[in-house]
Amino acid sequence: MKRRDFLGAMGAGAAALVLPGCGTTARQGAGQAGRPPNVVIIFTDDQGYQDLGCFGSPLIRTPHLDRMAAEGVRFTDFYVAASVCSPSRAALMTGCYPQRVHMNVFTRLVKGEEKPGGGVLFQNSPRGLHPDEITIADLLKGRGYATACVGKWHLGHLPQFLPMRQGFDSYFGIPYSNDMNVARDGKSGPPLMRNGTVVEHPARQDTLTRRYTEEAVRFIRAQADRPFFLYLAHTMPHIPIHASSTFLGKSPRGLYGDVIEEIDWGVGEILKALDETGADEHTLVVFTSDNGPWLQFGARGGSALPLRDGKGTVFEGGMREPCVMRCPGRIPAGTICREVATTMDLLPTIARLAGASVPGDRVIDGRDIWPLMTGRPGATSPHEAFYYYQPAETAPKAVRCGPWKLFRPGPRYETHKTDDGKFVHRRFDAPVELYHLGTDVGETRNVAGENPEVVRRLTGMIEAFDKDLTAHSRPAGPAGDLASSPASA
Ligand SMILES: [Ca+2]
Repeated sequence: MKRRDFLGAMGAGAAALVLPGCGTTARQGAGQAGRPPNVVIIFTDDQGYQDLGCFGSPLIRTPHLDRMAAEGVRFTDFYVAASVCSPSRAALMTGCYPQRVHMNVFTRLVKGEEKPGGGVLFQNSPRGLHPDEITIADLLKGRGYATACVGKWHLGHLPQFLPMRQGFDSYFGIPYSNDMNVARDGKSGPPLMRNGTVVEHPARQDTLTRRYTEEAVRFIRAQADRPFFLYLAHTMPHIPIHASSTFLGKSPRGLYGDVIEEIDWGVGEILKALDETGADEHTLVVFTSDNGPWLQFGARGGSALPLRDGKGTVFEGGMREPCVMRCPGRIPAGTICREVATTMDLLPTIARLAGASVPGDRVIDGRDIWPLMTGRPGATSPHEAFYYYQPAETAPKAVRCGPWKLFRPGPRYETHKTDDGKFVHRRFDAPVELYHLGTDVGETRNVAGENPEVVRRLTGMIEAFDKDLTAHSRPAGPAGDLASSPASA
């Protein structure tokens, strides 16, 4: 079924669907009862597992996120589907492993020729997420939601790949990473776009967190009559990190701490806007990060402790993220979920809340985790296994099944500290490794030799999943003309 037919069918069936609200209390905003809940996803860039007060940061102060956790649920075993930006975002938006939608290996145009281009999109990449993919925004727009994308997109910067072609009514942000240089008129850095137009180049990065927050708050306040979906994908704390003058020099954790504390301020502004508009108890707010910390940058990067390693690797620190969800009245306050859940699960879960159907004409890897979010007694992870993929590779490198995590033998990446104290990303040859994450969350003790049966079983799972995914994958968007975008190099 094509996207248009699918969305049309959803609209036709809408009247018959039950529309569960998020909150049900008397404080519910006027006119919000009986309509599906609003959804806010706040997605940061390269923030580490430890970089929130409620996840154990010793120095970074995040009172608003801590309040969200105190009033909602904190997930301890929440995963992204890639340890770098573009594929992780593709998974969030589509509910699929990036390999399923061919958003794992990219190309770049060099002198008119398409060449291998690594694990993320660049300003000279001619492709993006296929416009026929059905995103969370498509599903919600089909249910009458107002939809806004604010922040970093990174799923293709050509006009046919921008957020407004993926279900968003509006877009304000940078189209790819803030370290990607677009040399033009002697300037460098990413452009800031509103919808399809460049409005500032280069983007003034020290003001981005503040301006994204203001844009998000304006959008929330403008939605008196309709349910809304806000996807706020902060540019920070991806290198180069910047904070506004209000926050600069304030955190005991240095500039990186300033950056996170400004993001936390933004969370507070959003919660305040939800409260003041009466939407608070009718809104699901999700906070997480797109991948682990960029450890190569030392103090300018984050921390994933007690997890091993960070961005660009398939260790826990690369792919397990801090995650907090809040929906007063439905998500019990101050709870912790230790089951495996992923960003891919947000699409089917949000579809359920909005009374939309999960696309049935294609494989969706995510599963409905509402029972986990709401603490239903006895609820367990809907995933028998979770698969880890190394950036720019096509076959799974590792699998988690229950407490066990198995790595296939072969080349792998890690962040290595050199003798002179520098951190480098290096490739090394590793044997088969098995870790018990329940007793060894830091992946320090290889117990493969003592558990041959587990090794055999999990190896079989990787092979079977690889075969299934390869047989049921979909293409990335076709290559376009770089000259069609004002954001191209
Ligand atoms: Ca990232």
